[in-house]
Order: sequence, then C-alpha cells, then structure tokens
Amino acid sequence: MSEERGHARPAEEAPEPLAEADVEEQFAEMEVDAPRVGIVMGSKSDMPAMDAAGQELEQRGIGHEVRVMSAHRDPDVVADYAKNARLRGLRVIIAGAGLSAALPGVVAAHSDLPVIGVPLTSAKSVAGGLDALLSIAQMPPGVPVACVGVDAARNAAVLAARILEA
Ligand code: RP5
Repeated sequence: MSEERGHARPAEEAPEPLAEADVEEQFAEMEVDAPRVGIVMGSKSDMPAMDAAGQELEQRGIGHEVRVMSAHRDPDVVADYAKNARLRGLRVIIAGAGLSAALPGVVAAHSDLPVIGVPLTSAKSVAGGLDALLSIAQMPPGVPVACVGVDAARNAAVLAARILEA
C-alpha cells in the first residue's frame, strides 16, 4: 500500500511496473498486428478495380489496409501517408490510379518502400488506360515504381506477397 503524503491507495490500484521483457513482448504483438501492405488509390471510383488486390492479400493471410487519396487532390495527405508508412509497419505499397496517374510515383518520392503501381482504365482514359500505364511506368532514374498491367490489381498483390517473402 502506498501512503505518500497521507494519501492511502489500496494495493490493487497500484500499477505493476512493467519489466523490459514485457514491453518488448507488447511491442512485438503490435508489429504482428500492423498491416504490412498499404493499398492506396486515387479515387473511390477506383475501388471496384482495386478490390482484387485486397481479396488476394486476404486469401494469403497478409495484413493490409485500404485508403483513398489523390496525388492531385490531396497532395499533403499522400505525402504524410508515404512518409509515415515504414514507421507504421508497412513493407510494400500498392498504388492504383487512372488518367494522369501520379499517385504511385508521388508515394515513391516520399518513401523508400517498394511501390507497385496499378494503372487503371476508366471512361475518361486514353487508349484503354495507356495514359495511366505510361504515367506509372515512365519514372525518372532513382525513383522506381514497379508497374503491373492495366487493371491488374490482383497481380500487384501477388507481387507484393513475393516481395514480402523474398
Ligand atoms: C484518378 O482520376 C483516379 O485514380 C481515377 O482513376 C481518375 C478519375 O477519378 P474520379 O474523377 O472518378 O474521382 O486520379
């Protein structure tokens, strides 16, 4: 029982000091639960095409999270997400976008994690998604983005799984 300065506290209320091993154990548990793959996309309209990535990771038992953020409409959100990704436990980022698909490249500019871009097609696309394909694949030297086929979100998830297992 603690009776400092006349304030009695019942023994059951006194917090047990955590041993160093306990802290490490708790930290390890947090890391196990943290998603390892981040799936991001430029618009809610990309969700139907990007669903396949989440489904593939789900089937493989790989923890992931899904976020909608546009490189052009929410540039600060994208930068913050990419900058904090590694610290949050993410190891691969899958980024899907259509039209002038800057999202994968911008994520790669702010993070050293491997980024897999998924070029998406839509009614406004040029040549069935060639615009997005070139935007994602034609990165400048030093800032690589892996690029799967147009609308090939499932392949992006398979590649992410292989990167995690490499
Ligand atoms: C891109 O523009 C998105 O990734 C999406 O594929 C495309 C159209 O977006 P919405 O106008 O449907 O929001 O940034």
